[in-house]
Amino acid sequence: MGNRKNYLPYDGEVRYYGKILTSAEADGYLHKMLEKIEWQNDEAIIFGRRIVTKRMVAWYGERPFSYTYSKVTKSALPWTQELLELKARVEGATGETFNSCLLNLYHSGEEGMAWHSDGEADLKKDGAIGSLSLGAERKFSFKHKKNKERVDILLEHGSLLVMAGTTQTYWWHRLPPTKKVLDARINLTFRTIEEKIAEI
Ligand code: MD6
Ligand code: FE
Repeated sequence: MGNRKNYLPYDGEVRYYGKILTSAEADGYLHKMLEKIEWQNDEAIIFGRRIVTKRMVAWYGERPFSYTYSKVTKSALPWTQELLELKARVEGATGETFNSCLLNLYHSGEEGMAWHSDGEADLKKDGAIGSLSLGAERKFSFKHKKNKERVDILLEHGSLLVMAGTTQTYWWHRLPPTKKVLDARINLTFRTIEEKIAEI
């Protein structure tokens, strides 16, 4: 992974692998995921208010990990056949391993995801996150937390992006909404959750 171009100028690593699935494979997985994933509307607590997003989410993993983001805790569902196949493809391309996956479904360009970084307590510190995109092509943006420098990448159907190193410490990322995109997009972020066992 280290020999691919780093899209960030400093303070992190973002490698874009382009399309790792054929367009027929990507079409097939998009349709299976739309049907078979247990999609739920996302909830978050923002400035003390509970909001429900149009964007849908799902959380899968090798154990029923609980995962907290935006102050809401969820429990992972067991891997499906398709998720195991895609996990193997992402692991093969990157040489990394993952034990869980957070999925997002954007019904059209009107849905996006606001600026955030993925630094939750149970996420492996500075561990790689493998992000597979299916469906509509969307712009993805990074912004440096201190100097506000911006970097944009276009995420294609069947493509893989990897974030690693100190990216989550120094950069925010978002999926900006756009009126130009009418079709759905699914994003799968493969992650490593570390369950911290209390010392006795
Ligand atoms: C998305 N992705 O692509 C949202 N986070 O729809 C993310 O927020 C993301 O792509 C961490 C690592 C990779 C990602
Ligand atoms: Fe993220």
